[in-house]
Amino acid sequence: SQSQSFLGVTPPISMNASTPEELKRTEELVQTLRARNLFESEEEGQLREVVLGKLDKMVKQFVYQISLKRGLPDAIARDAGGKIFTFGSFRLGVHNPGSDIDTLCVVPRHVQREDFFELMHQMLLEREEATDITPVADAYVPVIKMKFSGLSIDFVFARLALPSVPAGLDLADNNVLKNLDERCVRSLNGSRVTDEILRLVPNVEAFRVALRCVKLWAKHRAIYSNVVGFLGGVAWAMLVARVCQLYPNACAGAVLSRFFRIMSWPQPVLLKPIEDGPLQVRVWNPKAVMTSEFKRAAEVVDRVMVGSAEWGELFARHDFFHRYKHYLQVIASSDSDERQRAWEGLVEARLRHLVMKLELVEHLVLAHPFIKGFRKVHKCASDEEAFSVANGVPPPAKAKNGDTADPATMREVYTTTFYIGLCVESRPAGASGPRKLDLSWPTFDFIKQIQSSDLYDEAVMAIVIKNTKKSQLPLDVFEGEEPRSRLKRPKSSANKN
Ligand code: 3AT
Ligand code: MN
Ligand code: MN
Repeated sequence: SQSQSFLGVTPPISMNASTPEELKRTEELVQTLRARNLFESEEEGQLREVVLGKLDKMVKQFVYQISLKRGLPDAIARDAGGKIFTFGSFRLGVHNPGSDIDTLCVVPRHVQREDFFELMHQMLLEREEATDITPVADAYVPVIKMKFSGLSIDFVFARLALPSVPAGLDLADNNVLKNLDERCVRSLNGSRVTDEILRLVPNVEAFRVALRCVKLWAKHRAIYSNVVGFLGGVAWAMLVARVCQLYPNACAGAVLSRFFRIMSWPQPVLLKPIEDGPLQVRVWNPKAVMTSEFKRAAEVVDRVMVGSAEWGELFARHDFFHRYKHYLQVIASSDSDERQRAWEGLVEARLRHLVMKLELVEHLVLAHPFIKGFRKVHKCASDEEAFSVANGVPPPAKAKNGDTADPATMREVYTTTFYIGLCVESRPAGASGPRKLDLSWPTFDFIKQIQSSDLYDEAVMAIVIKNTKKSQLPLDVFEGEEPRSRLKRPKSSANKN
């Protein structure tokens, strides 16, 4: 019935209000987040509003221009409207200083996607506030990425099947999705989902603080990612929202202690029973890694709630690059910044295929991908040097006396390195010699698959997979770690001189 008095698919577990103790812990949590600079300044907040106002005006201008171009009379062209919506972390109210503004441009039916990538692109080029304008027209969700007054913007586009887009248009109405291009539906959905989450949460303020905390925790524990099979921003928001529904009167601290406990259950959130597939295949199962993180977090938050631990302990940095003896390095390289963005994106999006293939390898217990790649630009003086860096080998030491490189042959090589931690079965008692892993098939197969993409250009791009020992990891993966843990590194790869 429409008259149910709770939000969500079941009634709440508890209607209890928070205890003074829980309120105190929540207060401490907000302080901790503040001390970590997670909230933007008032000036930055105002700048975001100004920028959104300007973009909205530009969208209306853009629709007007195109309407005239399509031969509509001036009065109708003026009424054609056009409007922006926001989604992502900014819309949810959980963005950090420097977060982008995910912005959706909504236009009436006579304005085409091509117009957005032509006229709107052109209009942006003419604005002095807009810099680093990068249209990505052929993406899954086509987007113009840019900075506007220094703020990062992801500008996406949706064309509705309506003659005009009035100021009061509501995207929640399911009718807006009718007769739309797939890409428009995907672009609209970002906004519709975030709005719906906010509507379904009983106490938005508690939700926001709890979600900020969960996002920070997931990032520090290296389980926050859209790409490699963990959870991204939207998924985390939905899970936190569900727990908020179950405890509608709980403050953020109380929501969090329930959240981590519920998520540690064997099957925390199911929409339907899990089916047995027709084939007995193993799949990359981030659940193993996630479950242990939820358990750890639940245990820490239990102690925080009784005052015997600080919130900071929850956000302790992951130990991914200390945890395994062996790591695979997947190195994507190319010759320009622009090309590298597309090339690394392709490799990143396919990485879990490699992980799935690896998990079929005999004696390999776990292949655990890291959540992001590491980008580097190398200035190379020769083909040999360029070849070295593309293969993950440090280039030979430079000549000592000044810069003897010939500027004519100098060039840049861009590399992005992804890591997969490998956990190998221990040898049976009494056996000797190292376990031999044969990774040649999965790595060969993955490289072949990547190279079959239209994007691949043999002349300027390369992909290499290398097996690396923990002791040989480059220093950039330890960035942001306490110097103390870096001291554990062997001498050979510690800072030179
Ligand atoms: P930040 O504060 O910006 O880091 P966020 O949650 O806003 O956090 P994004 O800006 O990356 O994160 O993403 C906002 C939304 O854009 C989330 C999702 O609806 C959509 N989105 C992001 N990445 C992808 C992707 N690879 N494919 C499809 N949609 C995506
Ligand atoms: Mn965002
Ligand atoms: Mn974004």
